Amino acid sequence: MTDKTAKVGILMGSDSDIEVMKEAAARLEFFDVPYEMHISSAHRSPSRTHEYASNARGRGIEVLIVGAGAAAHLAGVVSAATTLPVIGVPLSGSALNGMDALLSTVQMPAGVPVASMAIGKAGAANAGIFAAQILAGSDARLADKLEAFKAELAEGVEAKDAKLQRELDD
Ligand code: RP5
Repeated sequence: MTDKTAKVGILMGSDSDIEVMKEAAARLEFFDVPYEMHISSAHRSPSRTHEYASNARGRGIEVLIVGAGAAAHLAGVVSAATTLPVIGVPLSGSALNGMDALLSTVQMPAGVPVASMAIGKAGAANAGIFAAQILAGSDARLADKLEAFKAELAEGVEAKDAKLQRELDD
């Protein structure tokens, strides 16, 4: 899926990553941030991955979200080929349950940054929110939506506590 107005590019190493990476897309949709989603691998399709990363800024993309599992080199390879901010999402999929991807994603050498999120769905969701936060630096309407989202988070916890107190009083 390529959206000509996309500001965020979501990239993942395999179709087996789609279900988790949809969490990032859902958050971008919630904040009305246009995005595109592609599969490209650091190891299986290195030329296409390099081409995508090196052309992204020129096409109007402002932030890249990159998910991969196992020997997750995708976010690092993408960061090596672009000056855009890259948010890495380590995915669970091998016998090591994502710890391999977490270390591969987070342990970047100085000079080639990847902002690493948590393993799996929470990480993918936070990647979408974090991308929106980066874009909100120059978008006051988006910043307002993020404020409202924070207020909703707090209201959700307060509602849960009120329910707990009612149950304890019974
Ligand atoms: C990584 O290896 C992918 O990002 C995926 O998470 C994992 C397994 O890929 P498949 O063998 O399912 O294609 O490169």
